Amino acid sequence: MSMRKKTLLFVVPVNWAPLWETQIQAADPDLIIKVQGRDEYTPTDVGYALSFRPPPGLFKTLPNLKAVFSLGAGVDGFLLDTDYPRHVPLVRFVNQWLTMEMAQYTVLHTLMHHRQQRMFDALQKARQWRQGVPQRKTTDTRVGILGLGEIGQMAGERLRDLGFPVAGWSRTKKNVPGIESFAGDAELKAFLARTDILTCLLPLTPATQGILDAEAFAAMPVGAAVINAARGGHLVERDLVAALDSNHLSGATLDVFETEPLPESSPLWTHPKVTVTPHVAGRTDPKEAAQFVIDGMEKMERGEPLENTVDLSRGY
Ligand code: NDP
Ligand code: OXD
Repeated sequence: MSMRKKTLLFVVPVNWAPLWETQIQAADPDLIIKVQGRDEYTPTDVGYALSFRPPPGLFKTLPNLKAVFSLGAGVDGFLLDTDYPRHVPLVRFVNQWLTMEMAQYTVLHTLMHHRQQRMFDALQKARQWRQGVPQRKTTDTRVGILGLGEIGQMAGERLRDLGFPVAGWSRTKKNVPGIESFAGDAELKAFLARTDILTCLLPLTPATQGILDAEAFAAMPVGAAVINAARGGHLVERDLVAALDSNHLSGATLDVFETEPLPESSPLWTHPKVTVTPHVAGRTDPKEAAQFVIDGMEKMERGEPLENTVDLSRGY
């Protein structure tokens, strides 16, 4: 009996393709892989697609599409496609190593703010040996996580285990041991008011766009610090700069930006209270991603339910 081969369309910048292609082809030598923009393909042949920020309108041209896989945990890039065929499941990349790296990033930069590391870096440059700098106690440094999902929960648990009082904000109430739960718009201000070091780990949706704005910063205690490892669209950059310059906020760490790569002209590059990293908080490992796609396609072919499908109406 002849089995029809599956065709997977890669919708990524052409120069990214070989990295993923090699791993996926190795995991399934029979799979036909086509790279959009590089290879010719017949739209009716395409059963599956893999992407991160697809060009709007592309998926509706693929009439036999069975599932779309996101190379990232965040799927905001797909939601920009108002023509996305809503009957086709969109599966996001949920992976223990990616989650772990995101938790590491959150812990690293929370500690950088808590232990005032940037100040010690400056003292080192000036060859100054200064002891006796006031240091707030860990148990008095209230950490807050916006978004208590896969990543937010692990980050919160790790910080809790280091002795910080941790709270999380989500849409629905959570019951995570040792983490105070705030939920919904009505509890956002109270959550911000008790947060000295905040990390944003929310998905970017219409409800969370611009959530890190002047109003949010004003609700936080004087001297608070902000870490954004989610998406640039959560942050109103000029409001952040104003809150830092007025000394209401003491510092910020940003991994994601409204425009990426961050333009050379951005004041964030040189702001003395800002740490910039180039969207590297958590990386999608090609081997893990290959297995994720192969497993998803096999499940689909067997008629089994897919895990981590996105609720398109909710946006995450
Ligand atoms: P999840 O979907 O697992 O978690 C999302 C959390 O946000 C949930 O707790 C959810 O609440 C909460 N939430 C969503 N909308 C709202 C809202 N309107 N109000 C309050 N809470 C809300 O996502 P992940 O943890 O897997 O990923 C989070 C984000 O991290 C991704 O969307 C991505 O943008 C970003 N990311 C960034 C990376 C980087 O390298 N910088 C790498 C990986 C991810 P509830 O549980 O109640 O539904
Ligand atoms: C992701 C990302 O969403 O890399 O996984 O930003």
